[in-house]
Amino acid sequence: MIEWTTKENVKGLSQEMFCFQCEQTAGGKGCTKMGVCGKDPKVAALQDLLVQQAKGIGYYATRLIEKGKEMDETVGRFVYDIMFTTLTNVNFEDDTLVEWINKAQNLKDSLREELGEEGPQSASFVAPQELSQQVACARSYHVLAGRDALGEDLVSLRELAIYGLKGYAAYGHHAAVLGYRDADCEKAFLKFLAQTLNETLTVNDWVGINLGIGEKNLRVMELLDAANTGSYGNPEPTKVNIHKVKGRFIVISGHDLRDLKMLLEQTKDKGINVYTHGEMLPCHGYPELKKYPHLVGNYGGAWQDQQKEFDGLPGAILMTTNCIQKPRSSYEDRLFTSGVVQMPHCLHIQADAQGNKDFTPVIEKALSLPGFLEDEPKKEILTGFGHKATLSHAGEIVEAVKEGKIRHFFLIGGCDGAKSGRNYFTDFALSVPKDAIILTLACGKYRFNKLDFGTVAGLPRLLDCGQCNDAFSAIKVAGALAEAFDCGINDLPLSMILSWYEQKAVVILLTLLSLNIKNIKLGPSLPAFLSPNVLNVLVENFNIAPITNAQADLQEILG
Ligand code: FSO
Ligand code: SF4
Repeated sequence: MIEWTTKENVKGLSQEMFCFQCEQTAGGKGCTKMGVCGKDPKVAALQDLLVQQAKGIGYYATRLIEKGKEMDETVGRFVYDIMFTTLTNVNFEDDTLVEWINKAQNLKDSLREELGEEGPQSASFVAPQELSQQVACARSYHVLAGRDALGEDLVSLRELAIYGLKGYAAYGHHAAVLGYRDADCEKAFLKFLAQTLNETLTVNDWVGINLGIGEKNLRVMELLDAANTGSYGNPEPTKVNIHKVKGRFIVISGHDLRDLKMLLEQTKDKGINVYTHGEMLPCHGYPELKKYPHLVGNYGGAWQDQQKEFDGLPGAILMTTNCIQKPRSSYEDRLFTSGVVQMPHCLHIQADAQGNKDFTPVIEKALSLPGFLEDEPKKEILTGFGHKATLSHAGEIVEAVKEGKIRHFFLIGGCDGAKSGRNYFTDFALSVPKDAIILTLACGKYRFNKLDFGTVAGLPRLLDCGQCNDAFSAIKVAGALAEAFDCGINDLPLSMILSWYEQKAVVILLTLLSLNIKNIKLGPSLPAFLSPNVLNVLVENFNIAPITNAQADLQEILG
């Protein structure tokens, strides 16, 4: 049982910073002096204030929608972007956060004037324009604000909703970047934000809101799937080089497929190789991205290894989204950011009004560096098992299950991180019986995706469904299998072993719960923002369980 954050057990809780939105939060309770992620109290305060501005925009926009007004489509995109900006390991640049807060204030003012109503103080307050005053103002909108009046369970459920909305915003942002929008999802997002200001809601109301966020997020993930596959084709099973190739290069990290496409176009015939990093690995499966011969491979492991792997790297690096870490001085000059991600001292590539980006500074940096001086021995891994590719084998899979050749499916997916307890996921994957298939997604797979799992019933035993952004693929595969076997997802020989780190994982969890998926095993630790009573609700209704050890959990699952 986790222990909820109290003044007694969290050191420095009464001080100005408090954040417990991610899995690596200090002491498993909350970051109070400096984020383990590198977020300082100033950035933490600005992000709290920005979230509060988003709630205010949500409030006025929702009231206007209720009065029959058609919402300007810039509003939905704006709130997606500001909420995504506050996700873990995304934006550490205080000047930009100040700018976003001021823009949000302008938008809030215009919506309030149009509505002609003041609304609650938590929406109508006017944020100061200058950094130090904004930091002071943010104290009133601390993540635990209202705890004494509301109690820990309501605050826990409110923050669960906020973190779910940050993940929702990330998916909505990615789809919008490719021109895919859904007005209903954007209106629902604004309404969910507005609801977080309501201090009269009960525990049951909040449970409903959280499941509602999960349910709507399924549509947002479907939209993102349509955006990615509609723009770049359906991923195909593809072997990816993981060895270094002689020559100058750019490493591209994050999750943004459009940035990769633009970079590949702009580096054509320039004598520059492009490597994916981290969550960009599944990009090698998309026909419209894999066709570029200078997309030569995948470099390194998951996000938390970047400081070591980028140390003195003889090429340029482009971070398109999370998870960025504070760079060491040995590569700070060659690290570039784009989209909502920003880091002090690193050049940010701005998009124009159409979302096009000029990556010339990244290209020039790559050309000025020596690159890799020799080829490494060839080594490859496999990716590209999105729902289309996996379900093209649905008939064989169903037959193999009926004949007893495939006993079970394990979705071992989610985020990676630095904690030692994460070895569990490698142990688990290695202990899965030889007649079971492992589906994986997100960056947690770097723990085991270079190992050889062989084949079962003519299929690779390890099928990579893609990024965390492709969780929709795994849900679609599970849904199709349930249909083929004429049963519910919970009746399939399928178990979900999920690792979480940041807030995209939170919204994926809410989506799985909204689909009534039970018996999920979650690790490496349970979220600090879940109060004991809220956790009990999840256990009682969905039988969520923390991971224990790989052998014991496997035995329990397989009986
Ligand atoms: Fe990983 Fe980071 Fe994709 Fe997350 S790179 S941890 S769920 O932000 O985004 O899987
Ligand atoms: Fe701490 Fe995570 Fe918040 Fe960073 S995002 S301050 S590591 S809880």
